[in-house]
Amino acid sequence: MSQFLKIITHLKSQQKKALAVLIDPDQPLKSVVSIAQLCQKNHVDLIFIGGSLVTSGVLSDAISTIQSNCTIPVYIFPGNEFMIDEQADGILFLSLLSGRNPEYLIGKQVVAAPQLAASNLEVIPTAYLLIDGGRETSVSYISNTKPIPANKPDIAVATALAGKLMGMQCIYMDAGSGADHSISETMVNKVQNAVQLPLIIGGGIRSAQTALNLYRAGADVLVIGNGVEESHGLIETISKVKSTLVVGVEI
Ligand code: 1GP
Repeated sequence: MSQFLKIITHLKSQQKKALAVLIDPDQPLKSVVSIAQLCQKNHVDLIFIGGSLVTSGVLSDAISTIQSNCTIPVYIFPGNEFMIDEQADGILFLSLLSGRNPEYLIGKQVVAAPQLAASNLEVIPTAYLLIDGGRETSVSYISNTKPIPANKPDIAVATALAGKLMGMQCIYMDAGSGADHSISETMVNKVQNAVQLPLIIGGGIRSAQTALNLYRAGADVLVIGNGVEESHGLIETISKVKSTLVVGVEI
């Protein structure tokens, strides 16, 4: 089992949850340093690096900067086949199962596969589902795919189940960076109950209450990105929610 899945399943066995911070490598390194240090201070479990549009070619510098400032494992969240860097601990091998664009279902994966197979990176087969978060997101625009409607949890369940049957090892449901609203608790709950794979939820999470609701609904990992860039304090806020939350116990 990959280290990534070990971290999540270990926390799960203790009825604990995980927090991942998504770092955009395009931002100034000074900002990457302060986010990495805050992640370390607040016991963040995972760092994701990447996004659908990374323009400046600084992935490598950003990863080494993160690793010089914290000991948290770093996983690439790739937007395309060029975002591979062996310094990372691993990479989410995403297939955009909510979309119907073959390039993002299998095309880019084929191009990346030989390099990944020859690398030491942990490769985590991940069913990636884009869910409508109230506005068009970069993922939707760049991938030229439509998100699953927010009020159609049954479509999300069927899509996640298809991913499980194909052998995917975790599900990432994303409302997209900067979404107006996060994925609904109903959808998270239905997918968790039906699929029972590690469930990563991201997009539009900006408050303790939203985080608490999503963890309680069944999210195993929450991802925060934009909200951290707006206010670095969000890392501490959601870390506190995570550390005080024990499944089934009211706080
Ligand atoms: C986006 O899930 C991540 O792919 C994080 O979303 O930037 O809205 O927090 P935000």
